[in-house]
Amino acid sequence: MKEKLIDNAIQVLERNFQEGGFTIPSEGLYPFQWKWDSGFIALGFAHYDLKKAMGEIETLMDAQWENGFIPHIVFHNDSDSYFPGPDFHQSHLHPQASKKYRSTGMTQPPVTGFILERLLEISGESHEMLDFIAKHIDKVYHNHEYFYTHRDLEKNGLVYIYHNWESGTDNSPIWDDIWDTMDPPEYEFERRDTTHVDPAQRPSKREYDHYLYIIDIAKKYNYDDAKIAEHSPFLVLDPLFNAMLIRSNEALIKLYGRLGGNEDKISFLGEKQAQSIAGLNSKLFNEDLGAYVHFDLRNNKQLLYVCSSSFTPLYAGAPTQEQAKILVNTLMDKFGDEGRYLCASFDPTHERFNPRKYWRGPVWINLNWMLHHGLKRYGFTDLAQRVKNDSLELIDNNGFFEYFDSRKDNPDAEKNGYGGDNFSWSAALLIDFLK
Ligand code: 9WN
Repeated sequence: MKEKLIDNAIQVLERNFQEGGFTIPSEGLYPFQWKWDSGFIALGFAHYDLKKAMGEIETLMDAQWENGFIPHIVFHNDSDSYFPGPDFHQSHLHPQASKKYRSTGMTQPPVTGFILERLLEISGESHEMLDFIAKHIDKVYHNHEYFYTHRDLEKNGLVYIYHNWESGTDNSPIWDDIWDTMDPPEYEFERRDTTHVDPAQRPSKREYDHYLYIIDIAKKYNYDDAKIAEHSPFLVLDPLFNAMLIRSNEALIKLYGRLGGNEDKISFLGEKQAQSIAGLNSKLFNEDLGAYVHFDLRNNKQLLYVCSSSFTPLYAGAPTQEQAKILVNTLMDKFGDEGRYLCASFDPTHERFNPRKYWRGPVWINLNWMLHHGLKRYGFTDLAQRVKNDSLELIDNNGFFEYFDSRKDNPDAEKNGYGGDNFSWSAALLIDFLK
């Protein structure tokens, strides 16, 4: 079973690999390069083709802006199978945007630091990979500097996101509270995602109006960070996004140490790291819910929901051992029923849970990968193994889907796989799980 699954996963990655040296997440549905996808995809390649793994990171970093920002989509190629494309996003409005590539003017979770660390491990600490890291690490550092300079409004080490697409968890029920504070215009546009995927598994038209309106506000201010912070109705501290930054800081510190020199950078990262961990634990940990939550900066309040992002600080080593125990109790209470695969993307005991719809309930393999490594880090070995087994079983039974129904006995459909098929990070992370 293992070898067959790996072979199939390799086929998915090879099919999605493009001539320009980057990989699309899924044919038709997502025809460009996405930031955090490219990190996870690189891990899959690294197990059998180091050159492709390095190319994946290189093609992403090539689109970095002068201010250190890395966009969430790089439009290396043209395609009319996705909306909104480059003509809507208009990244050129920002004076420091890449002159070489069109992109979006928003970002995604900063995974690249820890991806480099894992690539070095997978390569068996090869000289080739170490040289590659030496060549690219300053770009990732510059990206972290960008976050701490422009996105840390309260100077407490926590960086904000201004759009739900920056979170990576696009239509999480958490954002409903923010949509309630907005009344965007009714946009006229042609949806493309719903020509590839059953609309029941995708966000609604009204949700898309909100997504587009926030981009229009950012464009009005030429994607200026300070203006966005002043005017965006969506301004959130996300535990997942900040956990990724913390985990990547840790990786950069380790990698700089391995390369030698760079004491100034190590000390900057070390200082920020301590602040970010303290910020996460004081501002985003909710004792009553026993979990990390999101914080709505615009309306100055915690958003009181538990979702798979709530557990990602484990991967970053941010919680104390005591907090980690609390998190595991919450995970088991709300998500851990034996009748379910771990880990639903939103609290299955909550009325807003939807087992089939995108980020409103289904299981995502990248979140499971982080949860697995986070649980292992804190010594919850059996539970970590369960998360891994569940991920493998879902893929083995259904295929390399984008997301999966968490219900083992699913009355709604014959299969548990939803969204895009032949999805790159499901394939890549399966390889990383199995190798
Ligand atoms: C918008 C590519 C991306 C992932 C996100 C996932 C989905 C895009 C969309 O696909 O988002 O960025 O159009 O729905 O939510 O996490 O990076 O796979």
